[in-house]
Amino acid sequence: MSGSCCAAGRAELGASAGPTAGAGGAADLSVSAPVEEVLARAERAVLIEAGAFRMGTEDADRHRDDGESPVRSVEVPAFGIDATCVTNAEFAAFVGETGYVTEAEEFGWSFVFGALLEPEQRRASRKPPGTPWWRAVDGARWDRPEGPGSTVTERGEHPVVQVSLRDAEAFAAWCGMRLPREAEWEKAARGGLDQARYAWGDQLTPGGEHRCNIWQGGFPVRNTLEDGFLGTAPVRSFPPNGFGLYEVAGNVWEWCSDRWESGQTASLTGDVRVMRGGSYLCHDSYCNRYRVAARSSTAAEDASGNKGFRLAVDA
Ligand SMILES: [Ca+2]
Ligand SMILES: [Ca+2]
Repeated sequence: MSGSCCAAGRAELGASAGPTAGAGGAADLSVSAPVEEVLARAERAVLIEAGAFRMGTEDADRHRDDGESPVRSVEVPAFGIDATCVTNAEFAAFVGETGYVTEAEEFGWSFVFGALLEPEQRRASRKPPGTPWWRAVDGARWDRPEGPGSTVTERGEHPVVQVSLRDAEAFAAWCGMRLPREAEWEKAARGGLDQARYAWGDQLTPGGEHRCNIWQGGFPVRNTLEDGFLGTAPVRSFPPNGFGLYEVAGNVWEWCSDRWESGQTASLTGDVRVMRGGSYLCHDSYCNRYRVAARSSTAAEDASGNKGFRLAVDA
């Protein structure tokens, strides 16, 4: 299958996919953050000092095809990185100011996790063959993340989703930032810990406390919601890591600028990029990619409801 558990691919659905009724229409800018504040985002970036760190893992349960190993020392020049992912409120400011149209809007549809849809909508939408928990939903886009009828009105502080690589890069260019390189992302996500399993240490729920938004229960049917969230959580819902970064693990996958070169890509075609951190769909038994060394890949045009981004800036 070309989609991993984490992401479905547009290519998998072939030419039958296309815009239909329900797509299009003016963007919902009601949640917009003040433009000047968003444009000054680079000034609030967390500075990560220059220096080497140990990247990757030899964990027994690493995903070998993902290229998590070997552990190697990587020298990273100083850089700044966002404490949180870009939110709907911030993306609304960008769209309001520039009139930017996302790639999902151009395609007329995007990927939504089936359990977030009304039963009727779920039945009416196509599923990618390899990843049947995803649905291709006409009209799903950043401000209607589950398609027509959905809204971000109550989700201004949630990470923006349904954004492709191009969309993330356009936002970055607008505010004078860039996507992080993968090594930068991992160094920042480790929060100063050397070879810990998670961004906060080695225990998934230290003292019984949930530290990230992933899936509890049996994937993909039953979510016991022990961490409080089925879909996305607002940014800053969980404690930050040692560098002050929030939700590097879980919540939404985060685009990196690097091209994916590991073994898993045989059936992915075109411009395939690295994404890091895992999402609200990651599950212990199925996709433990909320470990800090875990990686995944996605085609540049494949937006979905569990993919967002945080930005970096040269120091
Ligand atoms: Ca959850
Ligand atoms: Ca994340």
